[in-house]
Amino acid sequence: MKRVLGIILGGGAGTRLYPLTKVRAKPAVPLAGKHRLIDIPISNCINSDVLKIYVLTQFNSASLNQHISRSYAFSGFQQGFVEVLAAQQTPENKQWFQGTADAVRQYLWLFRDLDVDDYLVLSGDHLYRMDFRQFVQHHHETNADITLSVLPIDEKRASSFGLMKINSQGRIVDFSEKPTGEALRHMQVDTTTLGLSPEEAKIKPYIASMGIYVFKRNVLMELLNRRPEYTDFGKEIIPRSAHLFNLQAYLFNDYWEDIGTIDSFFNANLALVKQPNPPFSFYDRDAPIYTRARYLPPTKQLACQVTQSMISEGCVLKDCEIHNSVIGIRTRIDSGCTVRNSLVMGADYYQSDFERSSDCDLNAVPLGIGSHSDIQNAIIDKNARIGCQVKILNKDRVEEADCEKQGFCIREGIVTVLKDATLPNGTVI
Ligand code: ADQ
Ligand code: ADP
Repeated sequence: MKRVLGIILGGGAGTRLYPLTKVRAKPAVPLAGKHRLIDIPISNCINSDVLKIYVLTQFNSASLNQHISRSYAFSGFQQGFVEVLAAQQTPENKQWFQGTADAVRQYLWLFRDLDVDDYLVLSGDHLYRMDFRQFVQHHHETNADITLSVLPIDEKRASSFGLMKINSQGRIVDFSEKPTGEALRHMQVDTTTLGLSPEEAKIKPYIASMGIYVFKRNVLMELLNRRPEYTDFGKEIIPRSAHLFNLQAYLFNDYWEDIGTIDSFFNANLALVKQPNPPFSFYDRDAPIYTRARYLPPTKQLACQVTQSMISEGCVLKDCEIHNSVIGIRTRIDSGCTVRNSLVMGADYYQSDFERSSDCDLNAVPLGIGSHSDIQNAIIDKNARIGCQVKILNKDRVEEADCEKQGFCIREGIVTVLKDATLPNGTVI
């Protein structure tokens, strides 16, 4: 694995995760209370002995650089690194990344200089745990030029993916990016050949690309250099390579979720608290998910009723109820609050008057959630200040709303309170 370079596609404009990407790059979006999205692919790389890692991002954000430089430092003996490469203007190139393949192309001059055999191209917005050693081994055993990690998928979700047909040797013979209508039906296959039972194959009659690739060094160089008009892996590079190169499918039949939209991101976070068997768990001694060690004190709970929830470190939770929720680092929740089915991201810093007795009569709303507030089905981004007796219930079931001036947005029915926003006492959403 020393001869594999990890390249993580950290995100384009980040519109689908907006407003979480309003003030930060997508890889820096907080996940599961104390992690960030980028911790997933980086941890998978480290646990698979891929220690040379670049993260390509359209926006250079202070929080991403800080997070990566403080979290991932290798010892001098390991020859490893994790570095962020942001789109930049150069005399030759005046534009931002035009797509996933273009992002890699713009830094090819850097990747070329590294003495590696294969490039492992990963996405920054997936939740999964994968041993890339097996993936790369499969790539070598089949003498593939490009190997795609794939999984069987149902009809409902199929048209959001790149779909393929494979022959009996696992070679990809046809690839279609996000087909619909007749083109979608054309991509239906018998997935029992992948080892699915006839019942499972009936439910999942498509083979989807996970957007995770291993490229042979020369093949990636050739494709990107000779075809400057190809700007995207899924739209151009992969479909047009199927007839020219040996493209192989590597079956990954485990939990994997694209969490690049507000709805999927929210549901994947809440799924972590499911009992008894959450679909994804951060508890795995052999393949931990790393993040920054922050040395926070344990959480204090005064008189709380908590069910099916994850509470991160450094919180102070008074006399409140928390159900089916993920509570992030340094969160402060005051007396009489209810938080249900929600993701509260926490705060980047403590306030000095942290453990005051009551804050309802203060002029400025403090960090955290003020007393007697009721929060349901919401995402509360970092450093939000929610006053007393605030109700976030979305009673009218509004699907989409842009109320950024008031400090929140509604996306796919989920209320998202913006980072650093203030909701005054008595606000009702
Ligand atoms: P999508 O996820 O829709 O489909 P895309 O939007 O190109 O593809 O994103 C792939 C990854 O690259 C994401 O992590 C994204 O954030 C990142 N990315 C996008 N534009 C970028 C840019 N300009 N610079 C840096 N990073 C960028 C892809 C494949 C499908 C496959 C699905 C699986 O194209 O074939 O089925 O992934 O989710
Ligand atoms: P995390 O613990 O989520 O990784 P950090 O502790 O790195 O977050 O802080 C995130 C950001 O918050 C940093 O840019 C940091 O400078 C900023 N920050 C820290 N303390 C304060 C403060 N008192 N006021 C405003 N921003 C702060």
